[in-house]
Amino acid sequence: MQHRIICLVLLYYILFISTHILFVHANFPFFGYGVQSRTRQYHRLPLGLDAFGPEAIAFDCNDEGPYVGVSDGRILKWEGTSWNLFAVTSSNRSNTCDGTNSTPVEQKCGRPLGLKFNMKTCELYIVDSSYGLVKVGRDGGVATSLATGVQGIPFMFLNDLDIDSESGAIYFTDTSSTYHRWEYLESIATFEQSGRLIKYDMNTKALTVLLRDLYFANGVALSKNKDFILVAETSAFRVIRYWLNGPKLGTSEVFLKVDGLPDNINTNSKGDFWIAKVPTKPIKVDEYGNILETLDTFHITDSSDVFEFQGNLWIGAVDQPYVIYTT
Ligand SMILES: [Ca+2]
Ligand SMILES: [Ca+2]
Repeated sequence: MQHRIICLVLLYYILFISTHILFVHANFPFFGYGVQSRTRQYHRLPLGLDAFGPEAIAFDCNDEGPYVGVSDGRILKWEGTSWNLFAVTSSNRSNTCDGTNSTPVEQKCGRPLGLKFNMKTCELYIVDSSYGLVKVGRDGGVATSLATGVQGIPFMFLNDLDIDSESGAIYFTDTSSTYHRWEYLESIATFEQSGRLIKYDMNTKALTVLLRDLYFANGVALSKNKDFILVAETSAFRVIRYWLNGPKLGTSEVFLKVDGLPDNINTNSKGDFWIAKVPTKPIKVDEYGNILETLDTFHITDSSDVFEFQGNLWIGAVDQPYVIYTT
C-alpha cells in the first residue's frame, strides 16, 4: 500500500514537472505566462483554532466574511478580528475531528470543499466530500442534508459549486464516482473519467446530471449572464464550458488548457474568471479564455481557490494554515 502511494506521488510530481517545463519554460505565448496587470500587496491571515487547509472561500449576502471550510470539517467565519466557528457538516463530531484526515475520521467529521451563499436567502450551501450537498441557515450550526447521490450513484467526492440565486439552480461537481477524496492521487494518476456536473433545483429539489465521464471534475463557475458554466477537469489540465443557454444549449467544449492542475474557479463582478491551480500560479481569464493576469508571486506556494471581493483577492489553499489576501 505504502509502495503504491509513493509511486502515485512520484507520478503526480512527474506530471507537474513535465507540464511546468513544457508550458512555463517554453513560454508559449498563448498561455500568457507572467502577465501582471497590477501591483498587489499580499498578506497572510492565520486561521488559528488548530485549523488547516482553507480549501474554499465565500462571502455572505451582507458582504461579511470570508468563510472557509477547513480539513477537520469545520466552516469558520472571519469576524474582523478573529476566526470563529460558524458551521459543521457532520452532526456526529467528536474530539477525533482533528484534521488528520485518516479515512474513518474524514468520513465521520466531513470535509466541506465548496461553499456558496444563496444571495436571496442568505443560506450557505456546501458540497462536502463525505456528506454530499448540504446547507445551513444564516446563523450557521449543523448542516442539513439535501442530496447524497443521483441516478443510483452515491456522491463520493463532491468538490465545488456555484449558485444562480435568481433561478434557484445549484451547479456542482462530483469529482469521481470511483474514488473518495482521500484517494485523489489515484483518481489523478489513473486519468479515470467518472466525474459529473450536476444541477440541483432548490424549488423542485430535482437533480439532473448535466455532464458525465469527466476527468477529476473540480472547480465550477457560472458566467456573469448565466449563459454558460465552466468546469475544471483537473487531471486533463483543462477547463471545459457547458452551455446553459443559446444555440449551443446542452453542449460542452474545451474552454482553456492550463499549465498545471486547475482547482476551483470563481467569477468576479466583471464576469472574468479566477482559476486556482497547482503547482503553477493562479490566473484571471476573460470569457474568451484570454489570460488577463497571473498572480506570479512567491507569496503563493499553492492555491485551491481565488475569490475576488471588492477588488481584493482572497486565496485559499489545501496545504496551508492561513488565507492570503491582497490589498
Ligand atoms: Ca476543489
Ligand atoms: Ca466556484
